[in-house]
Amino acid sequence: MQDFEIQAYPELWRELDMDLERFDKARQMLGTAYAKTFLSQANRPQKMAYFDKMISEIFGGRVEELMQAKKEGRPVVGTFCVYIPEEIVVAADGVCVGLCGGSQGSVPDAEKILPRNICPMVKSAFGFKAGRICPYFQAVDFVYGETTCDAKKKTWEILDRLVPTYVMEIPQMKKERDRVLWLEEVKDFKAKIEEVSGKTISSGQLAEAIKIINGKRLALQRLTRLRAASPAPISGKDALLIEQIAFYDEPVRFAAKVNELCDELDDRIANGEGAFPPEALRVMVSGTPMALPNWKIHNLVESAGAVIVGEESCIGTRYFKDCITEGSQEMDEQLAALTDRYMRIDCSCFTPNDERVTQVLQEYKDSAAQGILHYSLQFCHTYNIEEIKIREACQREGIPYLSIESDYSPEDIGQLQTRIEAFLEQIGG
Ligand code: BJ8
Repeated sequence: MQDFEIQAYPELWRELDMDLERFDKARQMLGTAYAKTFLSQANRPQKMAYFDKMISEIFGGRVEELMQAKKEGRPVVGTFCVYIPEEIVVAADGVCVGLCGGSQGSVPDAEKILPRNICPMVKSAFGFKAGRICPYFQAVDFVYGETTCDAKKKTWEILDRLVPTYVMEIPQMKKERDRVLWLEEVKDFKAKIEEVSGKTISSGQLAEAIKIINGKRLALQRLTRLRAASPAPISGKDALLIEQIAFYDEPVRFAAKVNELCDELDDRIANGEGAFPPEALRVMVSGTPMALPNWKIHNLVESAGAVIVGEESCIGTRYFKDCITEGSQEMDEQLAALTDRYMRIDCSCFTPNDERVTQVLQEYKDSAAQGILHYSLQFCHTYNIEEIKIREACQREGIPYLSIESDYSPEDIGQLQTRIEAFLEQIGG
């Protein structure tokens, strides 16, 4: 296994008032887990080197960039949901970062305050702030939450005691009046970003920001399309990692690096080179987001010899499948186009949400998968219940299907491994 270290920045962490001793242990553990999970893979594309570097600098280099932005008076906004319109933050010359929430390490910090029987993602994210063990949480000027699910919307009230937390009201249905509500929320969000940045966003700036974020989404769409090739030119683990990094990297640089990687994947496909042999079974994952560093399911599936070829998830296609219509230089039209694009996100917090079932089936076909693994975090009622409709659709279509509900602890690994192996046997016939 290659040597790998997540770089330490003690001065910076001190400046950010972090719990240095605990955080340094977490840094070392993450480095070891990363090397074991990612660097041990055979046939990795060479252009993954950039994303490895992003991880080695996750607690330093990128944080320094955020601190520099703050020094220049640019707002740094933390988010937890793909509903928060990052175009508006970018238009104000600010930085938008998706905050971490995928680690068991921060859950005990949260459980000292929050109930135990809520979603691990919410607990993990809250615990990072409560324990002062995430430099991004320490660096952001404020956090933007949303009312997607009960666990999140009530946690924001408590999180606000630790870091200023604003909340956008996300509608729960998709009627015309819900769209009107969401447009008003988008306008309020813009007003808040203008207030904290002290700058009025012009339509020219918003047009440019829309183009930048569309560029990131287009690069990720391209990567997704390439994964449909056989043999798959990149592992699911590496693709998931890139989708996770999409939430905290600088968007223009990130899009360029994803496109460079895609150029290499084009060559690999032309030469018949894959990350896995052509006979590897192909699985698509659908369900709740897998926030950094949640690699549990991908690791289990790919360790069993199959390859994951798509993520129908917010850390996945739900984040980038739709772009905002470009071309308008008129603020009201731009905000309407932005609202329409965000209203297309098919999160299970909406009712009804049948477009997600259609989307899952479409992605299954597009990715040339041979089975669907539905993944739901424990205590996520909306995804756990919507799973019924996904399962029924798979039964109707004759698609091999496995549903997993899990958290971040390693306790169920053995049991999951057995179920995944049985599922792969079923697909393989
Ligand atoms: S748009 S999926 S990112 S809300 S898993 S915290 S729903 S209890 S993450 Fe999500 Fe936005 Fe929807 Fe996407 Fe609650 Fe469920 Fe936990 Fe969840």
